Amino acid sequence: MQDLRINEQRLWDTLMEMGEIGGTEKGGCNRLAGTDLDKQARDLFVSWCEACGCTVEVDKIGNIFARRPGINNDLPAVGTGSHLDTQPTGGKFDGVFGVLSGVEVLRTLHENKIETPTAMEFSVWTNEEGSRFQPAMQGSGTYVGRFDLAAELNKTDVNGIRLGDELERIGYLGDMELGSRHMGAFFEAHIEQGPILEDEKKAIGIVRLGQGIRWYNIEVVGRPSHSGTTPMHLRKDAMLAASAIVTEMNNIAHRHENGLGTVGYMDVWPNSRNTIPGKVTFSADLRNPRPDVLLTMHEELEAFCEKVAKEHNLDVNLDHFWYFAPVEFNASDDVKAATEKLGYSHMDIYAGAGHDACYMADLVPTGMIFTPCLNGISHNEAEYSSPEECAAGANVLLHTMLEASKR
Ligand code: HGY
Ligand code: MN
Ligand code: MN
Ligand code: MN
Repeated sequence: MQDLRINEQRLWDTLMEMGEIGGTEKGGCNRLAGTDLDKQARDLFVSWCEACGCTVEVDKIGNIFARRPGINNDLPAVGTGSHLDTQPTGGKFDGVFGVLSGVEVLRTLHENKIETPTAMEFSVWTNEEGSRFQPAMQGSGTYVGRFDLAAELNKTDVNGIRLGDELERIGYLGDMELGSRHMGAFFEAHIEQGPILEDEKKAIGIVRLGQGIRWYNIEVVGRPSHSGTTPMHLRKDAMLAASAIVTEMNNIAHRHENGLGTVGYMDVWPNSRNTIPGKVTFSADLRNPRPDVLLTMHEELEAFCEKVAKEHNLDVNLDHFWYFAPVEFNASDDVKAATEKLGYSHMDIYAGAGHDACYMADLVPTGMIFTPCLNGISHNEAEYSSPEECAAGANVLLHTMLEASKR
Protein backbone atom coordinates (compact mmCIF):
# COMPACT_ATOMS: atom_id res chain seq x y z
CA MET A 1 0.00 0.00 0.00
CA GLN A 2 2.98 2.23 0.61
CA ASP A 3 3.28 2.93 -3.10
CA LEU A 4 -0.45 3.46 -3.67
CA ARG A 5 -1.16 6.84 -5.25
CA ILE A 6 -4.26 8.56 -6.56
CA ASN A 7 -4.66 9.30 -10.27
CA GLU A 8 -3.64 12.95 -10.72
CA GLN A 9 -5.17 13.39 -14.17
CA ARG A 10 -8.49 11.81 -13.18
CA LEU A 11 -8.74 14.06 -10.11
CA TRP A 12 -8.02 17.11 -12.26
CA ASP A 13 -10.56 16.10 -14.93
CA THR A 14 -13.16 15.52 -12.19
CA LEU A 15 -12.49 18.95 -10.68
CA MET A 16 -12.88 20.57 -14.10
CA GLU A 17 -16.08 18.63 -14.83
CA MET A 18 -17.63 19.68 -11.51
CA GLY A 19 -16.42 23.22 -12.16
CA GLU A 20 -18.63 23.38 -15.27
CA ILE A 21 -21.73 23.34 -13.02
CA GLY A 22 -22.27 27.02 -12.28
CA GLY A 23 -19.08 27.85 -14.14
CA THR A 24 -18.57 31.59 -14.76
CA GLU A 25 -16.96 33.38 -17.71
CA LYS A 26 -13.93 34.29 -15.62
CA GLY A 27 -13.33 30.61 -14.78
CA GLY A 28 -14.93 30.58 -11.36
CA CYS A 29 -18.08 29.02 -9.94
CA ASN A 30 -21.41 30.46 -8.77
CA ARG A 31 -23.28 27.51 -7.18
CA LEU A 32 -25.21 28.72 -4.14
CA ALA A 33 -26.62 26.33 -1.56
CA GLY A 34 -30.06 24.92 -2.38
CA THR A 35 -30.09 26.02 -6.01
CA ASP A 36 -30.65 23.83 -9.08
CA LEU A 37 -26.91 24.05 -9.67
CA ASP A 38 -26.30 22.71 -6.14
CA LYS A 39 -28.64 19.84 -7.06
CA GLN A 40 -26.71 19.11 -10.25
CA ALA A 41 -23.42 19.02 -8.34
CA ARG A 42 -24.90 16.79 -5.63
CA ASP A 43 -26.41 14.41 -8.19
CA LEU A 44 -23.05 14.13 -9.97
CA PHE A 45 -21.27 13.35 -6.68
CA VAL A 46 -23.87 10.68 -5.83
CA SER A 47 -23.55 9.06 -9.29
CA TRP A 48 -19.73 8.91 -8.96
CA CYS A 49 -19.95 7.30 -5.54
CA GLU A 50 -22.63 4.79 -6.57
CA ALA A 51 -20.47 3.85 -9.57
CA CYS A 52 -17.87 2.71 -7.01
CA GLY A 53 -20.36 0.61 -5.07
CA CYS A 54 -21.23 3.05 -2.29
CA THR A 55 -24.61 3.22 -0.60
CA VAL A 56 -25.78 6.82 -0.33
CA GLU A 57 -28.02 8.41 2.29
CA VAL A 58 -29.12 11.99 2.96
CA ASP A 59 -29.81 13.38 6.43
CA LYS A 60 -32.47 15.81 7.61
CA ILE A 61 -30.49 18.90 6.66
CA GLY A 62 -29.35 17.59 3.31
CA ASN A 63 -25.89 16.33 4.22
CA ILE A 64 -24.97 13.46 1.87
CA PHE A 65 -23.10 10.32 3.05
CA ALA A 66 -21.70 7.77 0.58
CA ARG A 67 -20.52 4.65 2.40
CA ARG A 68 -17.97 2.12 1.12
CA PRO A 69 -18.15 -1.04 3.23
CA GLY A 70 -15.07 -2.36 4.98
CA ILE A 71 -14.13 -5.76 6.39
CA ASN A 72 -15.74 -5.04 9.75
CA ASN A 73 -18.73 -2.74 9.33
CA ASP A 74 -19.50 -2.72 13.02
CA LEU A 75 -16.46 -0.51 13.53
CA PRO A 76 -17.00 3.26 13.09
CA ALA A 77 -16.13 4.39 9.56
CA VAL A 78 -13.29 6.72 8.62
CA GLY A 79 -14.86 9.79 7.07
CA THR A 80 -13.88 12.56 4.73
CA GLY A 81 -15.75 15.31 2.94
CA SER A 82 -16.29 19.00 2.43
CA HIS A 83 -18.80 21.16 0.53
CA LEU A 84 -20.01 21.72 -3.05
CA ASP A 85 -21.75 25.06 -2.50
CA THR A 86 -19.73 28.12 -3.48
CA GLN A 87 -19.63 31.86 -2.98
CA PRO A 88 -21.37 33.94 -5.70
CA THR A 89 -17.95 34.76 -7.19
CA GLY A 90 -16.32 31.57 -5.94
CA GLY A 91 -13.70 29.35 -7.48
CA LYS A 92 -13.50 25.74 -8.63
CA PHE A 93 -11.58 24.51 -5.58
CA ASP A 94 -12.97 25.86 -2.28
CA GLY A 95 -14.76 22.87 -0.73
CA VAL A 96 -14.96 21.04 -4.04
CA PHE A 97 -11.32 19.97 -3.84
CA GLY A 98 -12.06 18.24 -0.53
CA VAL A 99 -15.16 16.48 -1.82
CA LEU A 100 -13.46 15.33 -5.03
CA SER A 101 -10.27 14.29 -3.26
CA GLY A 102 -12.60 11.95 -1.38
CA VAL A 103 -14.05 10.69 -4.65
CA GLU A 104 -10.52 10.13 -5.98
CA VAL A 105 -9.61 8.17 -2.83
CA LEU A 106 -12.78 6.12 -3.34
CA ARG A 107 -11.95 5.44 -7.00
CA THR A 108 -8.36 4.47 -6.11
CA LEU A 109 -9.55 2.00 -3.45
CA HIS A 110 -12.23 0.64 -5.79
CA GLU A 111 -10.04 0.05 -8.86
CA ASN A 112 -7.34 -1.58 -6.73
CA LYS A 113 -9.98 -3.73 -4.99
CA ILE A 114 -8.58 -2.69 -1.62
CA GLU A 115 -10.52 -3.95 1.38
CA THR A 116 -10.17 -1.55 4.31
CA PRO A 117 -10.61 -2.72 7.90
CA THR A 118 -13.40 -0.19 8.50
CA ALA A 119 -15.97 1.32 6.17
CA MET A 120 -15.09 4.63 4.51
CA GLU A 121 -17.60 7.51 4.46
CA PHE A 122 -17.53 10.21 1.75
CA SER A 123 -19.64 13.25 2.60
CA VAL A 124 -20.99 16.53 1.23
CA TRP A 125 -22.13 19.09 3.81
CA THR A 126 -25.02 21.47 3.22
CA ASN A 127 -24.37 25.21 2.92
CA GLU A 128 -20.85 25.45 4.24
CA GLU A 129 -20.38 28.92 2.73
CA GLY A 130 -23.09 30.74 4.64
CA SER A 131 -23.55 33.06 1.67
CA ARG A 132 -27.21 32.49 0.68
CA PHE A 133 -28.33 31.24 4.12
CA GLN A 134 -26.60 31.93 7.42
CA PRO A 135 -24.61 30.83 9.32
CA ALA A 136 -21.70 29.18 7.54
CA MET A 137 -21.03 25.45 8.14
CA GLN A 138 -24.80 25.15 8.58
CA GLY A 139 -25.07 21.45 7.62
CA SER A 140 -22.11 20.26 9.68
CA GLY A 141 -23.03 22.50 12.63
CA THR A 142 -26.54 21.05 12.68
CA TYR A 143 -25.17 17.49 12.27
CA VAL A 144 -23.05 17.84 15.42
CA GLY A 145 -25.93 19.43 17.34
CA ARG A 146 -24.62 23.01 17.49
CA PHE A 147 -27.70 24.30 15.66
CA ASP A 148 -31.38 23.37 16.01
CA LEU A 149 -32.62 21.48 12.93
CA ALA A 150 -36.06 23.14 12.71
CA ALA A 151 -34.59 26.61 13.17
CA GLU A 152 -32.00 26.02 10.44
CA LEU A 153 -34.54 24.62 7.97
CA ASN A 154 -36.61 27.76 8.60
CA LYS A 155 -33.72 30.11 7.73
CA THR A 156 -34.55 32.23 4.68
CA ASP A 157 -32.47 33.95 2.02
CA VAL A 158 -32.82 37.64 1.09
CA ASN A 159 -35.90 36.74 -0.98
CA GLY A 160 -37.60 35.00 1.95
CA ILE A 161 -37.08 31.50 0.50
CA ARG A 162 -36.68 28.79 3.21
CA LEU A 163 -33.68 26.47 3.24
CA GLY A 164 -35.98 23.52 4.03
CA ASP A 165 -38.17 24.25 1.00
CA GLU A 166 -35.13 24.52 -1.27
CA LEU A 167 -33.68 21.23 -0.03
CA GLU A 168 -37.07 19.58 -0.60
CA ARG A 169 -37.36 21.15 -4.06
CA ILE A 170 -33.95 19.83 -5.14
CA GLY A 171 -34.63 16.41 -3.61
CA TYR A 172 -32.11 16.60 -0.76
CA LEU A 173 -34.30 16.96 2.33
CA GLY A 174 -33.36 13.52 3.61
CA ASP A 175 -34.90 11.47 6.39
CA MET A 176 -31.75 10.11 7.99
CA GLU A 177 -31.37 11.21 11.63
CA LEU A 178 -28.63 13.74 12.22
CA GLY A 179 -25.35 12.28 13.45
CA SER A 180 -26.45 8.71 12.85
CA ARG A 181 -23.55 7.88 10.51
CA HIS A 182 -20.99 7.07 13.21
CA MET A 183 -17.46 7.91 12.19
CA GLY A 184 -14.32 7.07 14.14
CA ALA A 185 -12.27 9.85 12.54
CA PHE A 186 -12.82 12.61 9.97
CA PHE A 187 -10.36 14.24 7.59
CA GLU A 188 -10.99 17.19 5.26
CA ALA A 189 -8.69 18.21 2.43
CA HIS A 190 -9.05 21.89 1.51
CA ILE A 191 -7.09 24.57 -0.31
CA GLU A 192 -5.50 26.95 2.20
CA GLN A 193 -7.33 29.95 0.73
CA GLY A 194 -4.44 32.11 1.91
CA PRO A 195 -0.82 32.85 0.83
CA ILE A 196 1.29 31.12 3.49
CA LEU A 197 2.00 27.68 1.96
CA GLU A 198 2.80 29.26 -1.41
CA ASP A 199 5.04 31.82 0.30
CA GLU A 200 6.85 29.16 2.32
CA LYS A 201 6.96 26.80 -0.70
CA LYS A 202 5.32 23.96 1.22
CA ALA A 203 3.18 21.30 -0.47
CA ILE A 204 1.06 20.44 2.56
CA GLY A 205 -0.32 22.36 5.54
CA ILE A 206 -0.87 20.35 8.72
CA VAL A 207 -3.82 22.25 10.17
CA ARG A 208 -3.58 22.45 13.94
CA LEU A 209 -6.42 24.90 14.70
CA GLY A 210 -9.53 26.49 13.20
CA GLN A 211 -9.80 30.14 14.25
CA GLY A 212 -12.76 31.73 16.02
CA ILE A 213 -15.52 33.53 14.10
CA ARG A 214 -18.24 35.96 15.18
CA TRP A 215 -20.94 37.02 12.71
CA TYR A 216 -23.35 39.91 13.14
CA ASN A 217 -26.19 41.66 11.37
CA ILE A 218 -26.02 45.37 12.18
CA GLU A 219 -29.05 47.57 11.53
CA VAL A 220 -28.71 51.35 11.74
CA VAL A 221 -32.09 53.15 11.79
CA GLY A 222 -32.08 56.90 11.15
CA ARG A 223 -34.59 59.08 9.35
CA PRO A 224 -34.97 59.41 5.57
CA SER A 225 -35.17 63.08 4.53
CA HIS A 226 -34.36 65.38 1.63
CA SER A 227 -30.68 65.74 0.74
CA GLY A 228 -31.25 69.30 -0.42
CA THR A 229 -33.26 70.73 2.43
CA THR A 230 -31.94 69.05 5.58
CA PRO A 231 -29.07 70.90 7.31
CA MET A 232 -26.17 68.59 8.26
CA HIS A 233 -26.63 69.09 12.01
CA LEU A 234 -30.32 68.14 11.85
CA ARG A 235 -29.88 64.83 10.02
CA LYS A 236 -30.27 61.28 11.30
CA ASP A 237 -28.09 59.87 8.57
CA ALA A 238 -28.00 56.05 8.80
CA MET A 239 -25.21 55.86 6.22
CA LEU A 240 -22.93 58.21 8.16
CA ALA A 241 -23.40 56.18 11.35
CA ALA A 242 -22.93 52.88 9.50
CA SER A 243 -19.75 54.17 7.89
CA ALA A 244 -18.37 55.06 11.33
CA ILE A 245 -19.02 51.49 12.51
CA VAL A 246 -17.39 49.97 9.41
CA THR A 247 -14.32 52.16 9.93
CA GLU A 248 -14.12 51.26 13.63
CA MET A 249 -14.39 47.54 12.80
CA ASN A 250 -11.29 48.01 10.66
CA ASN A 251 -9.56 49.76 13.59
CA ILE A 252 -10.54 46.97 15.99
CA ALA A 253 -9.05 44.34 13.66
CA HIS A 254 -5.79 46.29 13.31
CA ARG A 255 -5.57 46.82 17.08
CA HIS A 256 -5.36 43.07 17.82
CA GLU A 257 -2.70 40.59 16.64
CA ASN A 258 -4.14 38.36 13.88
CA GLY A 259 -7.39 40.34 14.17
CA LEU A 260 -9.68 40.30 11.12
CA GLY A 261 -12.82 42.36 10.50
CA THR A 262 -14.92 42.38 7.31
CA VAL A 263 -18.15 43.94 6.07
CA GLY A 264 -19.18 41.98 2.99
CA TYR A 265 -22.87 42.76 2.67
CA MET A 266 -24.72 46.08 2.88
CA ASP A 267 -28.30 47.10 2.12
CA VAL A 268 -29.31 50.78 2.03
CA TRP A 269 -32.91 52.00 2.31
CA PRO A 270 -34.46 53.71 0.42
CA ASN A 271 -31.25 53.66 -1.67
CA SER A 272 -32.00 56.89 -3.55
CA ARG A 273 -29.28 59.40 -4.31
CA ASN A 274 -31.23 62.44 -3.04
CA THR A 275 -32.74 60.91 0.09
CA ILE A 276 -30.66 60.73 3.25
CA PRO A 277 -30.51 56.99 4.09
CA GLY A 278 -33.14 55.98 6.62
CA LYS A 279 -31.81 52.49 7.30
CA VAL A 280 -28.56 50.67 6.59
CA THR A 281 -28.30 46.93 7.29
CA PHE A 282 -24.93 45.25 6.96
CA SER A 283 -22.98 42.13 7.90
CA ALA A 284 -19.96 42.00 10.19
CA ASP A 285 -17.40 39.18 10.35
CA LEU A 286 -14.81 39.26 13.17
CA ARG A 287 -12.12 36.55 13.48
CA ASN A 288 -9.17 35.67 15.65
CA PRO A 289 -7.35 32.45 16.55
CA ARG A 290 -7.61 33.30 20.27
CA PRO A 291 -11.03 33.20 22.01
CA ASP A 292 -10.05 35.86 24.56
CA VAL A 293 -8.91 38.30 21.88
CA LEU A 294 -12.03 37.62 19.82
CA LEU A 295 -14.15 38.37 22.90
CA THR A 296 -12.34 41.69 23.40
CA MET A 297 -12.93 42.56 19.74
CA HIS A 298 -16.61 41.70 20.23
CA GLU A 299 -16.87 43.91 23.31
CA GLU A 300 -15.16 46.81 21.51
CA LEU A 301 -17.61 46.54 18.61
CA GLU A 302 -20.58 46.42 20.99
CA ALA A 303 -19.37 49.48 22.91
CA PHE A 304 -18.73 51.42 19.71
CA CYS A 305 -22.22 50.70 18.37
CA GLU A 306 -23.71 52.09 21.59
CA LYS A 307 -21.49 55.18 21.29
CA VAL A 308 -22.54 55.79 17.67
CA ALA A 309 -26.23 55.46 18.56
CA LYS A 310 -25.82 58.19 21.17
CA GLU A 311 -23.64 60.53 19.11
CA HIS A 312 -25.83 60.28 16.02
CA ASN A 313 -29.07 60.18 18.01
CA LEU A 314 -30.40 57.13 16.16
CA ASP A 315 -30.89 53.37 16.73
CA VAL A 316 -28.18 50.78 16.18
CA ASN A 317 -29.29 47.14 16.53
CA LEU A 318 -26.37 44.70 16.81
CA ASP A 319 -27.55 41.11 16.24
CA HIS A 320 -24.66 38.77 17.18
CA PHE A 321 -26.18 35.59 15.75
CA TRP A 322 -23.22 33.23 15.35
CA TYR A 323 -20.15 32.50 17.43
CA PHE A 324 -17.71 29.75 16.40
CA ALA A 325 -15.07 29.12 19.08
CA PRO A 326 -11.52 28.29 17.95
CA VAL A 327 -11.04 24.52 17.66
CA GLU A 328 -7.93 22.29 17.85
CA PHE A 329 -7.64 19.44 15.35
CA ASN A 330 -6.68 16.43 17.47
CA ALA A 331 -5.92 14.06 14.57
CA SER A 332 -3.50 16.36 12.81
CA ASP A 333 -0.61 14.08 13.79
CA ASP A 334 -2.19 11.42 11.56
CA VAL A 335 -2.01 13.91 8.70
CA LYS A 336 1.62 14.69 9.55
CA ALA A 337 2.57 10.99 9.62
CA ALA A 338 1.07 10.39 6.18
CA THR A 339 2.68 13.55 4.79
CA GLU A 340 6.12 12.52 6.06
CA LYS A 341 5.68 8.97 4.77
CA LEU A 342 4.94 10.39 1.32
CA GLY A 343 7.83 12.82 1.53
CA TYR A 344 5.92 16.06 0.91
CA SER A 345 7.27 19.35 2.28
CA HIS A 346 4.96 20.59 4.99
CA MET A 347 4.39 23.02 7.85
CA ASP A 348 1.93 23.52 10.68
CA ILE A 349 -0.71 26.14 9.97
CA TYR A 350 -4.04 27.32 11.33
CA ALA A 351 -7.27 27.64 9.36
CA GLY A 352 -8.38 31.23 8.74
CA ALA A 353 -11.58 30.08 7.07
CA GLY A 354 -14.29 28.02 8.71
CA HIS A 355 -14.58 24.41 7.55
CA ASP A 356 -16.94 21.50 8.11
CA ALA A 357 -14.11 19.69 9.85
CA CYS A 358 -14.16 22.48 12.44
CA TYR A 359 -17.53 21.20 13.64
CA MET A 360 -16.72 17.50 13.15
CA ALA A 361 -13.92 18.05 15.68
CA ASP A 362 -16.71 18.29 18.27
CA LEU A 363 -17.49 14.62 17.72
CA VAL A 364 -14.48 12.65 16.51
CA PRO A 365 -10.69 12.85 16.07
CA THR A 366 -10.40 15.25 13.15
CA GLY A 367 -7.63 16.47 10.88
CA MET A 368 -7.34 18.86 7.94
CA ILE A 369 -4.97 18.79 5.00
CA PHE A 370 -4.21 22.12 3.31
CA THR A 371 -2.76 22.62 -0.16
CA PRO A 372 -1.41 25.92 -1.55
CA CYS A 373 -3.48 28.15 -3.80
CA LEU A 374 -2.20 30.62 -6.37
CA ASN A 375 -1.44 34.05 -4.84
CA GLY A 376 -3.41 32.93 -1.79
CA ILE A 377 -6.61 33.96 -3.55
CA SER A 378 -9.99 32.37 -2.73
CA HIS A 379 -13.64 33.42 -2.70
CA ASN A 380 -12.61 34.77 -6.08
CA GLU A 381 -13.09 33.40 -9.62
CA ALA A 382 -9.30 33.39 -10.08
CA GLU A 383 -8.94 30.74 -7.33
CA TYR A 384 -6.47 28.08 -8.56
CA SER A 385 -4.51 25.08 -7.35
CA SER A 386 -2.33 23.09 -9.76
CA PRO A 387 -2.93 19.42 -10.66
CA GLU A 388 0.24 18.53 -8.78
CA GLU A 389 -0.79 20.46 -5.66
CA CYS A 390 -4.23 18.82 -5.73
CA ALA A 391 -2.67 15.37 -6.17
CA ALA A 392 -0.39 15.88 -3.17
CA GLY A 393 -3.35 16.73 -0.96
CA ALA A 394 -5.38 13.79 -2.20
CA ASN A 395 -2.46 11.38 -1.69
CA VAL A 396 -2.08 12.57 1.89
CA LEU A 397 -5.82 12.09 2.38
CA LEU A 398 -5.63 8.55 0.95
CA HIS A 399 -2.83 7.45 3.24
CA THR A 400 -4.20 9.25 6.29
CA MET A 401 -7.53 7.47 5.86
CA LEU A 402 -5.88 4.08 5.22
CA GLU A 403 -3.86 4.38 8.44
CA ALA A 404 -6.86 5.56 10.46
CA SER A 405 -8.87 2.62 9.14
CA LYS A 406 -6.37 0.17 10.65
CA ARG A 407 -6.96 1.40 14.19
O1 HGY B 1 -16.63 31.87 6.17
C1 HGY B 1 -15.80 30.98 5.97
O2 HGY B 1 -14.72 31.02 6.50
C2 HGY B 1 -16.11 29.81 5.06
O3 HGY B 1 -15.78 30.16 3.74
N1 HGY B 1 -17.47 29.41 5.18
MN1 MN C 1 -14.56 25.96 2.05
MN1 MN D 1 -15.52 29.33 1.42
MN1 MN E 1 -15.33 23.51 4.48
